[in-house]
Order: sequence, then structure tokens, then C-alpha cells
Amino acid sequence: MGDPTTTWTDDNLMSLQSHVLAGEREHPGATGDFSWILSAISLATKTIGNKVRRARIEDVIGELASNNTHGEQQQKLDVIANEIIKSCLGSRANIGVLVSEEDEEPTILRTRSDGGRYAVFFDPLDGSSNIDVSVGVGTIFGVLRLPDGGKGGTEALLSPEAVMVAAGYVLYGSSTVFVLTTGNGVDMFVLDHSIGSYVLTKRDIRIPTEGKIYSINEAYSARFQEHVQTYLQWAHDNDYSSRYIGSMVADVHRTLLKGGVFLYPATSDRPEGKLRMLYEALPMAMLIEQAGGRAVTDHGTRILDLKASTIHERTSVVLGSSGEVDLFEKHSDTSL
Ligand code: P6P
Repeated sequence: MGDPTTTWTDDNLMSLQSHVLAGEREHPGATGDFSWILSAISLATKTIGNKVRRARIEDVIGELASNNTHGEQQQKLDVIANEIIKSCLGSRANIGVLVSEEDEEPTILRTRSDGGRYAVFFDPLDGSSNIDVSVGVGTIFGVLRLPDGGKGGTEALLSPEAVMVAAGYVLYGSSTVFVLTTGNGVDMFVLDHSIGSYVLTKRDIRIPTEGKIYSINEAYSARFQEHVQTYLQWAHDNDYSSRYIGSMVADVHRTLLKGGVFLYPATSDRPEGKLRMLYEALPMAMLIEQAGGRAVTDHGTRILDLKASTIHERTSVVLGSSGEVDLFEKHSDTSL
């Protein structure tokens, strides 16, 4: 019988906090820095989930007059979620930089020499336009360990030496689900409201190697590149099902659990793609690869090999079951 704190069996009750602390015990050099950050994300997402559930009651549904950094209509809850996350993470003395979809510029908390070892980038409430119709929305985050030395800040965040050490999302759906990787597989937690804790429900999730489901907004078909249209025609001819929610966290969560492939390719009006590299594509790519899947651009470049040159840079995304991404490459001739 191994150490009870690290040998999880079905009858062990393991919270997110105890799971992360158990992970720390396995790394003698661990400083607790990392757990400190994840506990802030846990607190922030419990608070956001409460706001999302009570949105209609508290009348925080709907749009603001303002647009975000991308010129997109801001939802009231986008702004609220952004402030909640920043207020929780801002108190962590080991975080140097915060990058949010909702903020034009990064929030510089402290320099590298003042202890800012990590950067956290996040989409506070991805898919928020779906809130009014009670479709699952979510928070996506990535934690980056900044290179030693230097000033920290945006330069460090975009440095090739920066390493993504954790990624995850929280889906505010029929239940509040926290999916996390710290580089050793993917674990899933569900918020037990009766005790206010995320409880471990599935350890070391493995994405099915195949699944005849593709997830794409086919309304843009005429604007996809020819090779993407070729793949879609192949899928139509081979009895694939189409599932598309329009909320990346919900679409990726289904893909992770049921298999298939999620695609948001470049279009003629968005040749660089729509999804953002730092706080949408890279965290989801780390999760999917850690679960045994693949995550590439629509021309077959591994997303985790991409390096953003600006904090809001966009990319195309094709991710999911390894077999399905292979089939996309095979039947779309991405050598084009
Ligand atoms: P479209 C939500 O706005 C989002 O960023 C992702 O959550 C989602 O996958 C995508 O955009 C949906 O975009 O163009 O299909 O509405």
C-alpha cells in the first residue's frame, strides 16, 4: 500500500487542495508556490460559478455598452469574472504578471527579482455570450513559470524560456467541473456545493483515441481554406456526427470525455484564426496532449510549439482524439 496521501482509491475523498498538496509531497523541492496559485484559481472560480448561477436573479446578465480589447461586446459577467480572478490572484506574492482576455495590457504585479516567478493567463468567462441562454460557459487558465533573471513582465511571459507548468478550465454547466493538468496527466474535480470543495471525481483522464464527432461552426464553410473543406466533405461522407456548442470550454470538455475533433480553423476574414493562443489554445492543447490527444493548427503545427509574439495573438486550432487529428491531416492534405 503506497502513501495514502498519494494512492487514491475510489473510496478516498480527495479535494482539489489535498490533491495538489499530495502532488507537492511527491516533489521534495516543491515550495508550495504552485499550490498557492491553484488555491487562488479555485477560490475565484467558485465565486464566478456562483455569479453565473445567480446571473438572472442578480440581473447581471446581458451586455455592457463597452467592448473588450478585441472589439467584442462585453457581457456584464465578463467584467465581473475578470475582477474576481484578478482580486484572488493579485494577493499571491509569487505571481509577476496577469494576462486576461478582457484587458488590453498585462497586469504587472511585481518584477522577477521581487518574487514574481509565475505568470497566469486566463479567459475569465469564455463563451459568455451564451450565458443568456444558460449554455455552459467557462474559465480557461494557464500558469507559466517565468525564466530566472530579467525584469519579468511581458518580455518574460513571451520568452521562449517561459514554461507552461499547469493548465485547466472550469466549466460552469449542469455542475461546476474543474479539469486540471500540472504536467502529469489530467484530473477532473466537481464542485460539491454542500461542502464548498472541488472533489476529485476522475483521475488521469485519457481521451478516446478516436470518435466520429467533429465540432466546427459550419456556417463559415465558404470561408474555410480548401483543405479544411476537403476534410469536412470526407467527414460528411463517412457518417460523422456534428456537435457544436459555440463555447470552447463546453466543446473541448465533450471532446475530452467522448472523443472526436474540435476545429476552429482560419477563415478568409480571419486568416490568423479567432481563438487566442495564450489563454485559449495553449492551455487546451496542454490538457488534450496530457490526456493522450493531439492539438495542432489547421496546417499541422503542434500548438504547444507555438510562441506568441503578442499577448492577444490568435491561432487556428484543431484538437482532440489523436486518431481524429491524424484523419484531419490525412484527409485535408495539410501539406498544402
Ligand atoms: P463562433 C466564444 O466567443 C469563443 O471564443 C469560444 O468559446 C468559441 O469556441 C468560439 O468563440 C465560438 O466562435 O465564431 O463559432 O461564434
